[in-house]
Amino acid sequence: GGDGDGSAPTEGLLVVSNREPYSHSYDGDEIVVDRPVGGLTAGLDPVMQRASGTWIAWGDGDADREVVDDEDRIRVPPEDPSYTLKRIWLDDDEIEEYYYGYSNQVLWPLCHSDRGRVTYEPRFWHRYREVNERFAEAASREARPGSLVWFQDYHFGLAPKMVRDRLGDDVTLAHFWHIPWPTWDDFRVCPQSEQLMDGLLANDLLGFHVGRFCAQFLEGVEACFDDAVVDWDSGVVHRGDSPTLVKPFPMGVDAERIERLAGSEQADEFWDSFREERGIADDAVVAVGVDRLDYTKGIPERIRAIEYFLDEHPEYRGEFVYVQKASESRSEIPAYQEIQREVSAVAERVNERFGTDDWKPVVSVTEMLPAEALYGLYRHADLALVSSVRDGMNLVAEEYVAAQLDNEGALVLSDFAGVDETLGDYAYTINPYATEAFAETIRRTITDSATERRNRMRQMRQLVTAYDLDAWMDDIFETVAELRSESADVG
Ligand code: GDG
Repeated sequence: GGDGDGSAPTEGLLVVSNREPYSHSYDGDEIVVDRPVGGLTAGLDPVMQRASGTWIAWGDGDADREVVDDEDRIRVPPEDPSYTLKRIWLDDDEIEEYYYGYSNQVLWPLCHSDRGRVTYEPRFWHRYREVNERFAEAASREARPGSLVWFQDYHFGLAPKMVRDRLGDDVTLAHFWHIPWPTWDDFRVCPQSEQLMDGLLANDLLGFHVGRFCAQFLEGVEACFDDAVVDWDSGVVHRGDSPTLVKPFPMGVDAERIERLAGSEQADEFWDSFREERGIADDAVVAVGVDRLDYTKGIPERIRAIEYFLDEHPEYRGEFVYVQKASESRSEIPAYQEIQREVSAVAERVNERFGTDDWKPVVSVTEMLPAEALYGLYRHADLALVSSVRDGMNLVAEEYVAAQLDNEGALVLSDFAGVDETLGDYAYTINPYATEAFAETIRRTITDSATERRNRMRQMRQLVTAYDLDAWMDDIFETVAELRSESADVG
């Protein structure tokens, strides 16, 4: 992996994301700080510290307003203040219409090619534009000539254009879109498809996880804009003054940290007491699934495959346990309440059909686990089930692989997750809807030779440790640096 600062801008890095890296909340009368726990937020934090940059994000901690200065800024991390966190306040209407509305009931389902779950209201769109405007204004005020502004995700489809209109070519704009980009036939369902693509084309660099999403974006651009020219060899869109490079960057995880924590004493302790509490036998075959409870993750499909497996192979009754770590998410949205009910119902049905006094096939964990516990669960599970019906990448698949310290364990992986493009050659791949084949694949992970499983896992671990989170960031920053030197040559 990279060292994380190979090409990172040494100064003037600005990150714009919905989630903030540090939040403040009340613990009684006392104010406590919540820190970045993992993933991109944790990975970017050291980069920001070195770059002494500025991070612009929604301040949603209940004590966030108490600790900022007149300009809604605070220096972080608290023990060694080295960069600026600029907080944007969202009121209840903004949260409902921009966040739960346009972002999560229009863009999220559309980008996951799920038109049936789109709920569109004109007020959602107006608020999305307003909130993008507020973030863009803040970013423009914080930026300096030469700054790199790095936008994260689908909450900010319009902000790049708004910053460009204010600052022109004085700044470099990059964007990473963490969820899929659908075919044009799906995306044109969006009433504002054109405005959104126009907003994104203000970026110098637009990244998706995999080539397929880039191609689908470029096809949409060709279909939507008469004045756009796509250079398919390089992935560059020419339209108006400044070109946009559209490029895949399959996101990695902090493999070193995962390995360290998966091998920790706390990880083992968690696993031992968990197994005892939940009555999981020593020699049980344990499968694990870890998800936000989201309709894109294919959780009911997964449990139905387990049901079919236990139906077809009664010899595994009493032997096979599926641990489902699924935490509620976006519960204000009806489609999420529905998937929560569906998942509980199908899990209950399987437990009622097959469960006995001393064996429960589906064990549910709903609370968020500390990292050591989560990685302990990964490490001790014999297989992981990732069955997304659509997924930008799916970091759980990579984390599970990183935690297999002895190269044991098998990854069952959906063809429809972005991570299939990096791990698909060595994982046990499935179509989540193909219940019979999914069930047979579960069985194959158990009956295949240990050598076969280990060979597959070894290959995957190599991939996951080589292209880790730091390497991913290096890759993006290097690409930005190249773009900058090219445009300096031209100008
Ligand atoms: C979006 C895209 C893309 C889960 N439970 C616990 C916990 N987690 C952590 C996992 C993992 C993360 O949450 C989930 O990441 P995913 O990638 O699986 O999925 P999304 O949340 O949908 O993320 C996705 C990603 O963005 C990055 O671009 O891969 O496709 O949808 O890191 O470990 N962490 C802890 N306790 C838990 O109980 N500590």
